[in-house]
Amino acid sequence: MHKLKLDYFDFNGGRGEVIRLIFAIGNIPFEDNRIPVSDWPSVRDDAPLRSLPVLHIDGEAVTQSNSINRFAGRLAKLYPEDPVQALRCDEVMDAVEDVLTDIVATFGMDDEAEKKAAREKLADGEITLFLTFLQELLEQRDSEYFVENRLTIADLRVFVWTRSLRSGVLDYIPGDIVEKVAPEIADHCDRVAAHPGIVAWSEAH
Ligand SMILES: N[C@@H](CCC(=O)N[C@@H](CS)C(=O)NCC(=O)O)C(=O)O
Repeated sequence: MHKLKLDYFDFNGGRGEVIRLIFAIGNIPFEDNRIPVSDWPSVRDDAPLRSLPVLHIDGEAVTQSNSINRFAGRLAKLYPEDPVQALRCDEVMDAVEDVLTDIVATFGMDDEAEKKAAREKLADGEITLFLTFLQELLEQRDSEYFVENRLTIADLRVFVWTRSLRSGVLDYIPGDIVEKVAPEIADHCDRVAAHPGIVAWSEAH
């Protein structure tokens, strides 16, 4: 068994949280190295690409959350072996990465009016488009999960994003946008949240 250490910010969300959940559900031991956001400027230069998450495998650093998700998913048996199903899984994860990147771009906006306009545009545009797309995938597959009719890393990636949207933590993005735009994705979020591995992890953190 490899020695695994995950560096990510000290909050229960974002790109690194998906990796934590995959390891937790798969009972894969790892060191959960949580970096306080206030410490980030002083340790940023230690990260190979000046960003997190970083997974250390036997001391060697690896970047890129979706690549790490796939690695963790293979260990945890939460990633399909069939190439087509794996592609479907990747499609969902990369879609979330796209929309998340655009949301995160608004975090650094100091001008409140600019941030409001950018987020309202995202809510009406890209976020609505992506939520609708994800809901259509579930409908087309007549399934409660995105791939192979079972929980995979694609579900965990969507879950962490939609849980964050529904928390209402983002100003100018309505906290009920998921329910309004894609009620089946809201149901999916509740379903994944009820998974025993996630319940146990959430209670512990
Ligand atoms: N493509 C990278 C993006 C990594 C990324 O942008 N991480 C954010 C946090 S989720 C970060 O480290 N932000 C701090 C910074 O850029 O200084 C991945 O998927 O891992």
